[in-house]
Amino acid sequence: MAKKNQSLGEFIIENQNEFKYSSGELSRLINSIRLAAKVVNHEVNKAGLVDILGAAGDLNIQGEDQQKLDVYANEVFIKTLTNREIVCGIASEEEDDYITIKGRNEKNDNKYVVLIDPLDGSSNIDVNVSVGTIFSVYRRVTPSGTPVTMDDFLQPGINQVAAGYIVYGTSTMIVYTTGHGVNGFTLNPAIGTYYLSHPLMKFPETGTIYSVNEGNYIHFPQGVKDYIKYCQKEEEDRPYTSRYIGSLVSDFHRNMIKGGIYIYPNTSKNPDGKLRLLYECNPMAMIAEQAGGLASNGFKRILEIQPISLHQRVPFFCGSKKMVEKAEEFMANAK
Ligand code: AHM
Ligand code: MG
Repeated sequence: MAKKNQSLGEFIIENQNEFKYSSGELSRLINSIRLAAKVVNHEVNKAGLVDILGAAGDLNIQGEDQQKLDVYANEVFIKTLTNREIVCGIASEEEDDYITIKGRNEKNDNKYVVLIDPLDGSSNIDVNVSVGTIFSVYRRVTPSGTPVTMDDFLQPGINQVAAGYIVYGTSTMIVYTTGHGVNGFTLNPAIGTYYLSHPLMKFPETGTIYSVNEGNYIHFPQGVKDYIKYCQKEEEDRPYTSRYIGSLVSDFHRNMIKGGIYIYPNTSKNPDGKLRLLYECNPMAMIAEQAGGLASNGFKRILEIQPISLHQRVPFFCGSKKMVEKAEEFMANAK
């Protein structure tokens, strides 16, 4: 049972039996993420103070400028998970290829792979706007004792055994699920402990917030244009409020608490959308569904999409159930 004010450490131990393959391994994995998140949080918090800002000069595989803190966060999460020998493989939005981890005595016998976006929304750091980390955990599908292969990473989101995010906001929070609801823990920075502050989080069934980069309106598919016009119409509880931070974790987090929909559609510029199926959409989709919300590519459930490549992008419609259903209706009618 989730008890408010319980520390994350206590919560992990108390709830590890809920997990059907319980072996303590997943708990240790979540623990490692908790630890790495503290280290990254410390660095993100002093981003305005130290000379760590600015592009590192490298471009990541998507051809975008990589900020120094992206590189840092990527290293911290990979090192923490590697050194603790908990996972058999990691794929990161910041790495071109997946990383194989042989584990204890080079036996390749760890069960889980982690997919991670170490610092999402990092273009917001320079302007002191919240950023986040998104993670996703799967059981490997290839036999234990052999090195991981691409098949272990290219699993549909429905196979996720855990997913979560960290929001480095006005306070730092870890929100995660192992398939038994979504719980949110807030960091008390004075003592470095996360406490359960948001037990069993739920998306309101409907809401009045829509989050989309309307600057791209002209490039949106007709269904999204029609849905936006619907949101703006003076009728019933509309017009809705438009709120867009440009940091997926923060936009999602607000919408989960207040009720809303986040949309990053395909556009004429980005025909597959912008967000990555494996590092961003699948974990957020699992959390959304666990919290009673929905996640779709406009036509079908995100979690059922069979991935074909590590850095695959996908249109993303996510949030309160009724709002996502309504947006899907507009997409279907505009087809
Ligand atoms: P990133 O992984 O390069 O940080 O990009 C993902 C981010 C999301 O957090 C955010 O919702 C979106 O990109 C914003 O994109 P845009 O500036 O095109 O609206
Ligand atoms: Mg990202």
